[in-house]
Amino acid sequence: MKRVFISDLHLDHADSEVFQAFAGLLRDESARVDEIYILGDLVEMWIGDDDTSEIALALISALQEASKRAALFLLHGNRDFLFGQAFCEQIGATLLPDPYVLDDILLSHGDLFCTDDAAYQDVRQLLRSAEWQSDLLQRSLGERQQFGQQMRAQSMAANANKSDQIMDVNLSAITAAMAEHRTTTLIHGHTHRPGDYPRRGSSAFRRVVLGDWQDCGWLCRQDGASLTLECFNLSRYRAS
Ligand SMILES: [Mn+2]
Repeated sequence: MKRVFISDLHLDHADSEVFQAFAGLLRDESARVDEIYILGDLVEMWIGDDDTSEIALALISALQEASKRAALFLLHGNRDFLFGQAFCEQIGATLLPDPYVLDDILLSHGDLFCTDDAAYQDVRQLLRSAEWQSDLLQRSLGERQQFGQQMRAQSMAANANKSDQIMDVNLSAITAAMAEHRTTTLIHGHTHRPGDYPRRGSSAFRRVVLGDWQDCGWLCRQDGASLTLECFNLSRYRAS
């Protein structure tokens, strides 16, 4: 089985270098691998599946093409938790719960494990509630856009006062989840601290953290039993 895992692209413009790299990756990798997993924060902000902005339409078209050739799977991030069933059906992808068990691998966006940040977890719980989301989705696209920008500004202001440690994943929470799901490898994003971290000891596991796409792109490639984290120049997948 050949798979590619990516996350934290934070796409916000269809004509950006990162978007072009993403479209190129979908084109090239969908011909090469069986499955592509997007582990959250694909876009900087998603205001609903009824969005018809340039970035939303470009995204849908690129994903539709890819899902004709490889199976696509999506997890919600904290920026795109409003990706709904309509969007997934339109692009031909399967929406997975977070965390999700894939063979002996646990997949997560990662924010679930940032348990030291109690304030964040409270907000997360509210934003993921069906009632809150259906209230928001009844507002106009313009209102949702404005609201999303306000939330981003608030989150940036709140994070400025938090220590790096508080915003990282809690390893005890991860160790417990790995034991609960009987998995040996975790792949997540969110923290923007890419790396391939072994955890030794009685509850040993491997933790592969995908990076955010800024100066370079990040992916984790699975080919049978081999799993490798790759950092690549954004021009690698330039449109031909
Ligand atoms: Mn995130």
